[in-house]
Amino acid sequence: MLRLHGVYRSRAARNIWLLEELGLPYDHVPVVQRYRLSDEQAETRIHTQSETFRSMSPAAAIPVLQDGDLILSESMAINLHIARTQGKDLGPRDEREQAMMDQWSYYGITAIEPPALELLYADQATDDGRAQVSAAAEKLRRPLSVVNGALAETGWLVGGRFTVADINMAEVVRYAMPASGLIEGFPDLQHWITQLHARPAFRKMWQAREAETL
Ligand SMILES: N[C@@H](CCC(=O)N[C@@H](CS)C(=O)NCC(=O)O)C(=O)O
Repeated sequence: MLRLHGVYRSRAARNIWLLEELGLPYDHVPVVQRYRLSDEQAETRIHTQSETFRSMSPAAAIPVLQDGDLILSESMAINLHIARTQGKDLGPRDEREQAMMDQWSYYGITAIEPPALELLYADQATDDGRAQVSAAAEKLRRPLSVVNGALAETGWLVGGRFTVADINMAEVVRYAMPASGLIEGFPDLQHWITQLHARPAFRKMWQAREAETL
């Protein structure tokens, strides 16, 4: 059975969303980021610096997927692997679709995720934080307009249907949602993410994430 390591409040969320969409059985091991634990808590929890976890993840980062004897890190690579091997309609139907799913996943993780994370983590109560938010929002306008343009044709990124490419992109776009008015400037993108967040598998993942205590 697949085994996924990583708490909901991490990039493991994108893997859990896909696994839930596919209805695949999996073991979930809630490895938590070390920096979120006190020294006392770190004694009793498996975390990203635990010896056992580090033997699977040289980068000491969640998520990690075990699929038989394959141990895989990098959340996008994990989703692309699951989609390619067990993804049904959410996975690629041919080489061309595979290439397009790779393209959008890499675009999301390189052009969108870094400034979107700046938005998510900036302390908007300080002048520096507000300046950081407006610089990150500026950096995001171009890549968001690229994704908006791609969605305008069929409403989806690849193959005219909902696929792993939409999950991978939506999970990085989600980080930019706290910036007021930003997503609203891209109507196709906004419609797409609203639809995605209404999906039962996303909602199931989100409720578990909200209920997670650490
Ligand atoms: N590019 C990696 C990033 C992995 C990553 O940075 N994970 C964070 C949690 S979302 C982490 O484990 N941080 C560990 C730590 O800082 O202790 C991926 O997409 O999987």
